[in-house]
Order: sequence, then C-alpha cells, then structure tokens
Amino acid sequence: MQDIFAVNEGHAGENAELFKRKGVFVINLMASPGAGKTSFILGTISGLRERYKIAVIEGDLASKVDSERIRSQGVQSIQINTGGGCHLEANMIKQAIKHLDLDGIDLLIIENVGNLVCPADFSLGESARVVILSVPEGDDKPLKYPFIFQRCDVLVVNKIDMLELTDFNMKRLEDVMRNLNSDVKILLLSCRTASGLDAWIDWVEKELNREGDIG
Ligand SMILES: Nc1nc2c(ncn2[C@@H]2O[C@H](COP(=O)(O)OP(=O)(O)O)[C@@H](O)[C@H]2O)c(=O)[nH]1
Ligand SMILES: [Mg+2]
Repeated sequence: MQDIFAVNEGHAGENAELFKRKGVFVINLMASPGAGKTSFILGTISGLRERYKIAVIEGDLASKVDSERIRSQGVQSIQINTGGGCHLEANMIKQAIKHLDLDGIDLLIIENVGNLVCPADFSLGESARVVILSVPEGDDKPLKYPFIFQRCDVLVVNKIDMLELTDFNMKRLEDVMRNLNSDVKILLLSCRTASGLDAWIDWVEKELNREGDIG
C-alpha cells in the first residue's frame, strides 16, 4: 500500500505543478453516490460560466451519464471510467488532462467516484478538496467516515430543502466537524432551490482571484 500511495503522490505532485504553471484552480469533489455532486457542478457552472472558463472531469465506475449532463450545458467534460475502481488516482487525471487545453481553463472540477472512503487517500494534484454531505445521509457520517471529512477544505451540506423531512441535526454535525477539522468551511446548500449557492460561488471566486494574483 505504501508503494501505491508513494507512486500516486508523485503523479499528484506533477499534476499540481502543471496546474499551478497554467493558472488552473482544481477542485477534487468527493461524496457518496447521490449526494448531489453532479447537480452541484451544474450549479457552479451556472454561477461562474459568464466570467470563467470551466472544464470538468467525471469519475465513475461505468457509463458516461454524468459527462453528458455536463456537456449538455456546453461545458467541456471528460469521462473517466475506472472499470470497478472505487476512486480516482492522480495518474488517471494526468492522462485525462492531455485532452484539455489548460491554457484556456480557469477552473477544473473533478467529480470523484461516489464513495466516502477510498478517495480520501488519493491526492489528484488538486488546489482544494470539497466534500458534499447530503441531508438524507444523516449527520453522523463524519463520525463514521472521519478521514475524508478531516482532510477537506470545504464541507457542503446539500439538500437542505429536505431538513424538515429528517432528524438531521446541524448543530451535532458542526460540533463533530469542529473537532475533526477546525479549519473547514461549512456551507449549507440546496441544489434544488439554489439556496446557499451564492456563498459557494463567492468562495470559489475568491480562490480563483487569489490564484490569479499568485500566477
Ligand atoms: N431535494 C433535493 N434533491 C437534490 C438536491 N441536489 C441533488 N438532488 C437530487 O439527488 C439526486 C442525485 O443527484 P446527483 O447530482 O446525480 O448526485 P451524485 O450522484 O452525487 O452526482 C438527483 O435526483 C438530484 O436531482 C437538493 O439540493 N435537494
Ligand atoms: Mg454524479
């Protein structure tokens, strides 16, 4: 396992260097199946597409359903099928980005394979790690799958339109998260109603401008 991680870190470091050189801000988006990753990417596209050039890499075990959803919005999307693999690895991203003109891209969003376990261990060379937890999954998931929640920059709590249908306890979630990851930014969102989308768009835009300053 240590060899596998070391090889992955090597590729991730090379990806990160390339992204930095080309001025691309890269989000590694992780969550369970059905938490709303693709819906979230579509919302992000609608909020930023007029000011920034966006591309998407979709990771799934099989099918090209999600990349077709993205392409239907006129945004470039590359599908990676892992053929059963439960996470993306940096080398897969390295191959996929050969098909992108990074010079023309400001923001690259990578939808990782739906899974709260394995993606946490494999850096892709991203600038930020964003995890989505959706309300129907329950507020206890950070307790049960701590690693992915410990290592994220932003936690998006999606499907807040469903809060009243469940016993999801936001205070309990926030308390657990402060213990696991005191620096995390928590954003509440409904991809269905777009409530909370502005705060997310503001966060990304600040990061994009910061990248521009450095680059
Ligand atoms: N009620 C509600 N449903 C949502 C929300 N976001 C996504 N969904 C639904 O959840 C399902 C899974 O969404 P999808 O974006 O495909 O999730 P993914 O598997 O994580 O990419 C779809 O039926 C979406 O319409 C939300 O904020 N509220
Ligand atoms: Mg999806």
